[in-house]
Amino acid sequence: MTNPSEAPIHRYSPELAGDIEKKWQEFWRDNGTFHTPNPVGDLATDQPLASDKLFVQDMFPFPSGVGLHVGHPLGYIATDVYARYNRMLGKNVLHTLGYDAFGLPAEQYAIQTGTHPAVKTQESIDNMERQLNRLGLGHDKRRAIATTDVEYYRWTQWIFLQIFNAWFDEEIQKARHIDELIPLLTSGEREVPADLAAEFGTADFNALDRVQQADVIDAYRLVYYSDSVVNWCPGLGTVLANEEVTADGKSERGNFPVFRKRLGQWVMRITAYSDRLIDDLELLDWPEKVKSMQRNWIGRSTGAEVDFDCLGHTLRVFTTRPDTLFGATYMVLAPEHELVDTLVDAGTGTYDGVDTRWTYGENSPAAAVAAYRQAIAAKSDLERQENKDKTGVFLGAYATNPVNGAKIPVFIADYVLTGYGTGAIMSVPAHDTRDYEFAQEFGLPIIPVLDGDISEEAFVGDAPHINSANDAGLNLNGMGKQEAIDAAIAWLVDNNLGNKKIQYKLRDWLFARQRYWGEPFPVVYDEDGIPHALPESMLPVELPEVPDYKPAAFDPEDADSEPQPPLAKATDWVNVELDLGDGVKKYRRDTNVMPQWAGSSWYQLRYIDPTNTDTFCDLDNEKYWTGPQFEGDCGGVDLYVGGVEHAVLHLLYSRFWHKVLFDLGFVSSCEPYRRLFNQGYIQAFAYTDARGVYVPAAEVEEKDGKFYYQGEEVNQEYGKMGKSLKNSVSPDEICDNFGADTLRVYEMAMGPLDTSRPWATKDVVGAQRFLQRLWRLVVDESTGAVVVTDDALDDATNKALHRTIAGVKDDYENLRLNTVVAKAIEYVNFLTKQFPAGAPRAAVRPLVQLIAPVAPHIAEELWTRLGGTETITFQPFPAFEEKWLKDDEIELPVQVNGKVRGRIMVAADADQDTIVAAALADEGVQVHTDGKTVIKQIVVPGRMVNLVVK
Ligand code: ANZ
Repeated sequence: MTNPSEAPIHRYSPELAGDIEKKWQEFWRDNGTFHTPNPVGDLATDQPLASDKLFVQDMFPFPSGVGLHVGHPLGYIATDVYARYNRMLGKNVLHTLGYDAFGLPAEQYAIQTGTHPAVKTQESIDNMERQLNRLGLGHDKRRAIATTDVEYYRWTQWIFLQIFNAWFDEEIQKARHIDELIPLLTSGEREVPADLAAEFGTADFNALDRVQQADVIDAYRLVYYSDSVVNWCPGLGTVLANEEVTADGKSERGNFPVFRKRLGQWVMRITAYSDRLIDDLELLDWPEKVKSMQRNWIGRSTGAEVDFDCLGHTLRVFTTRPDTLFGATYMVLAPEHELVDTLVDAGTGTYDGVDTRWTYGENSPAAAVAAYRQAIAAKSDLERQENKDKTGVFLGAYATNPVNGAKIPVFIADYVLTGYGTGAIMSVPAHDTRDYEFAQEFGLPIIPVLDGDISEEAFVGDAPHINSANDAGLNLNGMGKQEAIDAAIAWLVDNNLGNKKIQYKLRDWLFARQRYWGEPFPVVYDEDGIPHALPESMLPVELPEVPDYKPAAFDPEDADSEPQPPLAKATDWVNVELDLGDGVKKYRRDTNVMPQWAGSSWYQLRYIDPTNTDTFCDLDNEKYWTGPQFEGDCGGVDLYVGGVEHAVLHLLYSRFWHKVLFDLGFVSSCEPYRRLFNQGYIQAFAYTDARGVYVPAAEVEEKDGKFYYQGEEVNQEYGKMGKSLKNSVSPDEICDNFGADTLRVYEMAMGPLDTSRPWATKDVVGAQRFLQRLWRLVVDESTGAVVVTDDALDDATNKALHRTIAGVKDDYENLRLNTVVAKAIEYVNFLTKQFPAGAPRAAVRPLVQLIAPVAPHIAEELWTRLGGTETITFQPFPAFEEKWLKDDEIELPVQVNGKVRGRIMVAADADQDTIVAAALADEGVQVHTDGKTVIKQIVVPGRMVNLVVK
């Protein structure tokens, strides 16, 4: 190693890289280089807009207090590279980055440290901004909103109001304004919901009083207030969405117990969109994996509901296999099913003469049911479904199988869930695995109705039906699955015993949290407790200051505690007098806040029009940036990059909101994100001590293949970079020691963008050396002089150059950023070797251009030194000439009847006919073919030609 003091002063050292980076970041900032014009509004300019545009977006970061590690910017660098490349193609590119700044973590962190969440949030944002600014990301800062900005969340509240004032018209599968519902209710074209009709004693909307009519309208809204069973987490003091509860019934955040509790809550009717959310996946350029996760989450199953009679009561089941009805040998209800107690009362009341396996150790069905319910109370749905050991209790009652009149026993068992289908099933042990296990355990009959082997396990495949005919006109024997399902449903419908039914796993979206750090609801309650949406003129509803914003948390085990949102403490804010159109009255504000998902469900639209004070996003701007591009296109952001962990919730919620806005005519695109790309993770070694506790990876030393922390030997592991594994590397450190361009090159070169890759700080030097070689192609390290020559390019250099351009271009288009770097390295090495005394300018200038998206600072600097007078940002991407891409000629041996008779030279990519013609024209070959007929020509590409003659 050379002594640093002796290093040439114009070497591309970390210090020099740092100076160059600072200089160009200031240049970009001062010149508004990345300010992207809009068609209309504040951000419009007099310049004509490029006809082609690109909207690239990163998933919203949460401003965390601990700052970034080198894993976070992987996606941000990739989108920046892609955006910069597209600017060089002449596109108008929108790229910015905001902050998803509301939410539990900020609030909890603030509570622990004693500062207001807003203060802490701003500090975290500032720190992340500082870190990100060093990376040279080409963001339009004017568009960088935070969800906590009042001017942002006023529009989040506004969107809430639009959804509140909308209903879903099932007939046209579309949301409509609530005003359009009233005439349809009055005319009877839309019905009063059955439960309300029963409550009011009439299904005639016109016969209802005003309050009742309001109830009917509320029941149609896309946001509704529901007294429902929710996940109450006393330890966090808040209600959680199903998605925020782990499989073993704990809160995802904090790992506190979660209890089921009845509570009045705002709920969004996302289920109305189930079909469209599934069907429109076809329109999206998304990873297949993410699409299938969404499909599974929505969980559409097609089947039938079938009614079984049990002692005069109707037991309705949902089944995907109504064709197997003849094999239903018992029934199972969820232990929570509302008819359980009734059936126990109506049944035998005793277990005399019953198989003792059916009794759960108790001598009466009522006692057995009570004991069983107690035993399973603490189990989560997942545990209940996955448990192989089947348990259950006989109710002492028998139902009638509607297809053959068989008396079949009715059980409760925990493998039947209360929240799905009707909470009751017909059990077909021969063809359903769980039913098979249960029937084995309880000694119940197993009757095959499909012609398959059931000696070891249930037969779940497709086979002709057997044992499936009755005297009442139903005969499925011999039919395959779908034919039999259709025939069974037709018969059930004819006999008034059932219906076709489509069932979804998706549930409506619980949309309220008992927290402080979120968007307040634009809703007030009158003195009767009836909710009223505020008019748009009263927005924004700003978060009030509270004396103490801590939530009232409770003993984590206290299931009977009641949520007490922190906003309830702002009594002056809560109690208001307002005129909502019928005179000044007293109201109480809603003290819940929206969930964190709210702000991230529409931010792409605000990026488009961040400063608009008249509307959330002007339709003309939306059309330009995300409108459909061709017939049948759904529109949306052109490229959205982020982690696969957002495959379901965030992406489902934003699709739902976007579709509502689309239906109501506020946007022209029917999907928010046309193309999605999931980047991999950066992983790193982590180290645990003898107790299994992680120790700071940065302080571990290696000696002879072993690892030591503070003298103690530690164990090496490997995992996702982050706080918990104590293996974070900060981008600041890499910028200081190498420069941002080196960091960018290294991260892009590590591997394909969609795969996870191991971080190794010691390998970063490889990226640095590449940039140093690139530097030396332009700059003399000792004198600082520009070293390129004005020589013309020889063929070899032309070939290398044009191939590099063509390859790199294709790689950029397809986000293969690692091979972009690989090809650039290869070309730099070629030039370095070929031209030790200085490479031609015409070979170097395009190189600087094509690497500019990845290493923009050094590229700007070299571009200037090569005589460029304007930023390289908008320089056209170099073009390649097709003729240099052709491979050389190759030599092929030509055999005649198995013997080599000549050799021909052909272009490497020559087609079959050309090769054969060349072979036949060869003099040596002609000696052996003259006067004969060629009966067969065999060309083995790249290897040889064989002619068979007679
Ligand atoms: C009879 C049958 C026969 C079934 C057969 C399957 C195979 P998916 O696809 O998930 O919708 N089921 C219905 N409701 C249930 C509940 N609340 N808890 C547990 N299981 C329930 O599954 C639908 C199938 O799961 C239904 O079809 C029912 O079992 C069961 F050869 O009915 B099947």
